[in-house]
Amino acid sequence: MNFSTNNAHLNQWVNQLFDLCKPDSIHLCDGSDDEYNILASLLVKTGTFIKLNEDKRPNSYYCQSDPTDVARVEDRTFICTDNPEDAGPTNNWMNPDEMKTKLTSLFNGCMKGRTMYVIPFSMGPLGSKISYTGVQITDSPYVVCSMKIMTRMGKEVMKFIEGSKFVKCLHSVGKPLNHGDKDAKWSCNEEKYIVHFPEEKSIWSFGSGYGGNALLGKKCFALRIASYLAKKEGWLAEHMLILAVTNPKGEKKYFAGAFPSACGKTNLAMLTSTIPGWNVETVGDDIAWMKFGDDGRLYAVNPETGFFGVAPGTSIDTNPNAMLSMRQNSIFTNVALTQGGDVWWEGMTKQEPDELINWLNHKWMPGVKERAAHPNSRYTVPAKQCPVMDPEWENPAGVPISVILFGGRREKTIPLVYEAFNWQHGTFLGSIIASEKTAAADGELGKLRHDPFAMLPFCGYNMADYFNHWLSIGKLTDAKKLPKIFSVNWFRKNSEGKYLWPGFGDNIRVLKWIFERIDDDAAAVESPIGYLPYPKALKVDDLDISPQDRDELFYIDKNEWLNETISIERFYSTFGNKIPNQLIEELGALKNRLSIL
Ligand code: SAT
Ligand code: MN
Repeated sequence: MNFSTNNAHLNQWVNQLFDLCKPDSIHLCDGSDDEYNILASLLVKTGTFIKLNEDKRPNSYYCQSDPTDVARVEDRTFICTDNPEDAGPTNNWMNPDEMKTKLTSLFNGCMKGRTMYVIPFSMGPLGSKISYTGVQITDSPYVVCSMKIMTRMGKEVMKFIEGSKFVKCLHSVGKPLNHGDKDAKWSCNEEKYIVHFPEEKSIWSFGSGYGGNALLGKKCFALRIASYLAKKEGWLAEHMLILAVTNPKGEKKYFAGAFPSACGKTNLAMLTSTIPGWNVETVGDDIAWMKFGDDGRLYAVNPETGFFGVAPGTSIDTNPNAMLSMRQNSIFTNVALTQGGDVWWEGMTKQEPDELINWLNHKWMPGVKERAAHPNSRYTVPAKQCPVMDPEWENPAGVPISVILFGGRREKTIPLVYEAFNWQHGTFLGSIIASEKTAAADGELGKLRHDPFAMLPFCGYNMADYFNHWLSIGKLTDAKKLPKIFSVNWFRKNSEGKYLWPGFGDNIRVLKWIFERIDDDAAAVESPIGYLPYPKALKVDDLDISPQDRDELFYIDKNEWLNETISIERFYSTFGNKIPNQLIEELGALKNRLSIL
């Protein structure tokens, strides 16, 4: 094969993989709308896509994955570093040479009968100092279409791909087609490997076509590889939304927030305020890259250009801006198909449609046991279609961050909101995030697991070193210039199992208190865990919450918290003596403060 661009390093890499994967042909993606339309039509022809009703949802497609390929596969995800300690106890590790041998034999001939697509892409605005380029090779046209929505990709990016300074992303669904084979509606392989080689900035993904397993710019590059680069270079690559809050005086502050997958990041990022005069705009819903600006403040960009959001539960009531974003030019995967050629999922409308085709391609009617949409079904939409994108969302300089939120899905223990005493304590709060498991990854739902900084599945190196990195970031600038750190929990329940907090648009009440804390305009009381809102500073009296439930939202149960410290201690112990002393000190100080409660 003779793949040729003016980047010799790229040519050599592509040609070598062409020889290994043995596709029938090769296509260098230009990122044009024409190219997208041609690939989408091809996907319609092969049965992967169904075009939605043009009157209802123009230029949009419906897709069902293989029922075994519906989420990230964390137990098949590897960080391969020379030294196992560099991957750490929270990652799967294998020796890079051994892994390369295994992968080379899996990739050998894996693209037979298919086209190899080469996608030059940029995470972050083109030419920004914060951005980084990559090239993904894939045999899935579905992935090409998704990458077109989720990243800046194609011809324009080629100019920014210099020498060997790009992340090499190789992906295959792992289903070669022998002569005469008919392609499946969704091809994948039972054997899956999502493998990262941070030391050589490369990713090899085999066997899955879904989400973060296959759109390699997202979790694999923008989090796992980028977190490794960020540690080396003194910046932050985080699993965080970015939003702007504006007060009635027109003053604006930017917040970043880390929450585990499927804990409402997209809803929070697009929140419709229920307080007149207060307003939220969106910069990003999943990933934040943050670097220090010349003024010593942290500036964030959203490296993506689209949203890959969880569909179920999304409605005009819960997230009108997401619903408006997906009116056209969108891809829907594993939701249900209506008789009128549109999409539906649980929670989209109060009235369930009379008849649907569900995500498993079965006829579905209200009352049947099977779900209409898979709990991890997704919409893929261009961010620019969101009516509340912040005007600065593509600013190459990023937006200045005043606040960092840490949150999880917790039925008990964790109050609605509290503030860290300082950066070190805030780093401790990030490190102790735990959350009930959602459908975003394979595994048992609802089980509480530690998910520090919401990065457990996404940190490309030893998590204890990552904690150290966060502590050291706090020393790189004047403490006053650092964002203030807060913990939030929208999911606390009362003893009858009912959510204590309405969430969604009313979360602005919490954001308002936080905003005013930054300006020292809101009152707080010190507690053993951090600063809590002074009872009247966070307005809830006009909500349908009983005084008892209101108290429970902020109640610090000594026994629950002591149990929490035991669980933190156990979690920390998995890192042996690598856990930073400062965090051990914070844990000790918390225990002391609790003991006198
Ligand atoms: O990793 S995905 O992009 O598939 C979704 C998620 O877990 O947030
Ligand atoms: Mn995510």
